[in-house]
Amino acid sequence: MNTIRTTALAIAALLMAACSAPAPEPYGPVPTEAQLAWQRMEINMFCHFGPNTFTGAEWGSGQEDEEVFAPTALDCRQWVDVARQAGMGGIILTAKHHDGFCLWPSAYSTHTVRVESGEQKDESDVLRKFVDACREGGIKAGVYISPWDRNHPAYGTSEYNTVFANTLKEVHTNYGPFFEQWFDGACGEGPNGKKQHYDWPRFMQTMHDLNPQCVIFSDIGPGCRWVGNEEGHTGDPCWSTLNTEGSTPSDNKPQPSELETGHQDGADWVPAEVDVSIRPGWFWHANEHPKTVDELMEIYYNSVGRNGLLLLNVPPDDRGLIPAEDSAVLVAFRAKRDRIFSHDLAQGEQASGNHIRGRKYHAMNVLDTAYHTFWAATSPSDTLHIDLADPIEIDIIMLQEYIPLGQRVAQFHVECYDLLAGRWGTVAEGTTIGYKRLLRIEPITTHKIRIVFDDCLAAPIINRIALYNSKAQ
Ligand code: FUL
Repeated sequence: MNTIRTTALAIAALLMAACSAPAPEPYGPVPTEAQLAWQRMEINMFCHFGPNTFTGAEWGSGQEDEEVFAPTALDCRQWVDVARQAGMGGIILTAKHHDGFCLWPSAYSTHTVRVESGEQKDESDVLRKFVDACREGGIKAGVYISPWDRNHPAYGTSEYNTVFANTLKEVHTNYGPFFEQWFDGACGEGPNGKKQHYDWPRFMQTMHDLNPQCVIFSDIGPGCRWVGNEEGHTGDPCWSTLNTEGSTPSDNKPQPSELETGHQDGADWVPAEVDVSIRPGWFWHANEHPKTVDELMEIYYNSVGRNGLLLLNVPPDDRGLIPAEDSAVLVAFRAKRDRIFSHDLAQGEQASGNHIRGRKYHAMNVLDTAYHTFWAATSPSDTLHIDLADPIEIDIIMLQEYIPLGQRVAQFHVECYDLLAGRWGTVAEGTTIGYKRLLRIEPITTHKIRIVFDDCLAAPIINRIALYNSKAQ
């Protein structure tokens, strides 16, 4: 009797200790609220649109006649509709590309949509139409403003830095708020043959003063970083952390291979944005065609599925509309993702960890769909078990780290009990997880899965595990 009572008391004491276990501390740099909201958007649309749409160029000279820019049926609401149907939450428009042409009537340039000689036409303000359409359609608006300007007469002199800072102020004050500011790193010659020495600290400070919530893209952030390629993939590993001390965008950035992988133990949270075009060019060209659904799926697995945000460029044509062939592919791309990922086969099943930190951080949390509930392991080498009531066939495993507490996992593998073979086997190995990791595996019929954390910077914190069968209808 006494032994039973002592054991019961010991268990009760253990449970109480477990229930009141301290909340896990963040590890290393963590995302701001704006960066977290940005990462959770997962896929956004990029729209390259400007004089190049009409001339066939990719980099305009800046000498094009303003009249060249003449869309015949411009409708930014159609862009918004396409983005929504494709499951995208934001659109970033190239309001000024390297040719310097401004899609709004800027006070700091004569190379704009404004008809310089005649009366100002309201209908010529593309940026206004764009932000209005986004707001009406419930899509977030972002803006690309190239510092490289092949038209502006002051380009190549220190005065241009003031012009550019004023341009930022003009756009963000009159058309904002924008969720993202895209700073292209390209730095070439201006009309007088001179290159510009960009005053990045000033541009960044201007942006911070205008809208501290705006996620700033550049080669090195601070909001998000260029992924180091334009092919549609992150590196492997892919850390959202980066050391930026001593670097500047454009001419003094880390190597592209470092931008692909980020830096383990990097001092700043600068997640990777994967910019890639649905077509061969960034701008629309009559003789080019969009990628296939399968190619877009491959990009999705290698970007969103490897801890990146996918910024997919879908260029409007010379009418000012997204062509039907592109929107058809985008709708099919969405349908395919929905078909695979709307049926999580782990829902309603059991999850357990080797050690229990406390009820609040129980492993069952990895199976719910709430973002802010998670399993917090007690040691960096913990294991997570999923037990299914009935065997199922799976070929995709999704893992998500709870990044508000930092990125921790450096190496892991997944084992499944193979019912047909009657033994455990490793079905996948991976480096980083981060916000999201999608693992495509050989189809396997199983009822027991374990995630083994082989190398973590701190005890892993996982907020979601999901299982899918991509062949199921
Ligand atoms: C590059 C630019 O030079 C391309 O024209 C395009 O805008 C791409 C997204 O970024 O740096």
